[in-house]
Amino acid sequence: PANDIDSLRRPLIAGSEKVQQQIIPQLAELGNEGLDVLMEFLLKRRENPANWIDGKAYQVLYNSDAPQAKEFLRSSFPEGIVPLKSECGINYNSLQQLLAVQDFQAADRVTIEKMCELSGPTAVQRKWLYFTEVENTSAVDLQTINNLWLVHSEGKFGFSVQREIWLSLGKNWENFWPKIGWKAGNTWTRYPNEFTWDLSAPRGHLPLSNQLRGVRVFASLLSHPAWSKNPE
Ligand code: UYC
Repeated sequence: PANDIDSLRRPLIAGSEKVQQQIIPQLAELGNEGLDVLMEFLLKRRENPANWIDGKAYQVLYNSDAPQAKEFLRSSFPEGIVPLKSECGINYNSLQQLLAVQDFQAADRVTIEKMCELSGPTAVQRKWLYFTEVENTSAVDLQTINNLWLVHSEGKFGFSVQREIWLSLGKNWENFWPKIGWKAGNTWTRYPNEFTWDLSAPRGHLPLSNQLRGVRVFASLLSHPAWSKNPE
């Protein structure tokens, strides 16, 4: 195993994302020594913003029973690898934890709840948003939610991914829905069972945004200045 470890450590640190993606599960198979390499990797990269490769490494440690992994995360990354910044005093820990275990369906629900919390008590009670509320939502908080989704989905899910696809289609909703798996022909995908709650989903499939009351709220979200400003 020492040999295996050495032959994996170098490409983990210096390899392309594709190589890194393949190596992380191999290290996970190698027991404590593999976990040590993943811990070293996360520490080395921690001054840079986390990307989905960090997310993969973190998830292996988070889902491991090994005491050393638990202790490492408790002391070095108690709130995960995405800074849980909020301008509104909102706690994103539950969202972080659900995404770390890849429970995308529960994470989607929490995302809807947090978006309502961001708009205040009347939106929480109503359980859905007005587009005017979305326009006034904190960019910092939206970026936190989005970064959590990106980092824990191999960069597949998140509002910024949906925005990029939407813009690439000239904001054409009828082309956008099938592209992200929300509609097939004339049929809306039905909530919740027809949606795909894992990484086999199309890019941009999650998080969901109910279209029952029209596209205006989602259009506001995808047009929010949070996505064109640099992260603070
Ligand atoms: N639902 O169909 N959706 C709900 C989606 C539509 C409907 C929730 C997404 C079309 C009803 C979420 C799509 C439609 C409820 C989503 C989708 C429809 C409901 C839970 C594809 C009928 C019960 C959160 C665009 C043709 C709630 C919430 C209610 C719930 C998401 C029906 C996340 C992405 C037009 C009847 N749907 N939704 O918002 O308000 O309740 O009655 O988009």
